[in-house]
Amino acid sequence: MIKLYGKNGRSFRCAWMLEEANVTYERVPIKYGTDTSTPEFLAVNPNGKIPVLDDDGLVIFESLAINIHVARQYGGDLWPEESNDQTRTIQWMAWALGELEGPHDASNKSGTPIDSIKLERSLDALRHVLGSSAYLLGDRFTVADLNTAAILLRPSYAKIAKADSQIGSWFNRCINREPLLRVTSPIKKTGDGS
Ligand SMILES: N[C@@H](CCC(=O)N[C@@H](CS)C(=O)NCC(=O)O)C(=O)O
Repeated sequence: MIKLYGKNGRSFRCAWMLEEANVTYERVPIKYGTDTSTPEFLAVNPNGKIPVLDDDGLVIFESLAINIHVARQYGGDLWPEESNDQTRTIQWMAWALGELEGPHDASNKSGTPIDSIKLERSLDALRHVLGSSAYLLGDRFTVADLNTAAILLRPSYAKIAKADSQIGSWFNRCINREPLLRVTSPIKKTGDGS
């Protein structure tokens, strides 16, 4: 049985991925900020953070790695077949973490607003690709779209993404997917997407 450790925060994007792959999994209700520093949890992930995936003894942390694993093993078309497309998938997932989530985290920590010029520059990269294709890798939704849209669901970004004339329709298509609607998301309910 696959176990996903994490009740809140970034574990949401891995729950979305598992729902997309339609696999059976158990969600272990570890809450960051309280349960992540117990000896029991540190024995699972010495890094002391959620999400963590345990796939039949293969224990992985880092949401990007978890979602690549699930997409490759169980995700069918969510992980592209062609090698160059796989590389581009990893590119977009790394980009989303570095260029979108990075500034969000930095602003959260410092208590200062996100640098809107930098954010606009990042969004331009999305606008560029989505100007000529329905999804990041072409005409099909992949784990690259999932991870990027999951980060844009953060309260500081979601309004901007929904209303954007060039990325809005892609974003709305991603977040209205049925597997996402099945996920119990603290982000969707309380705006707690950190
Ligand atoms: N780069 C990691 C970041 C994981 C992370 O920062 N998780 C937070 C919750 S979203 C956490 O568990 N922090 C530990 C704590 O605050 O107790 C990933 O993407 O999985």
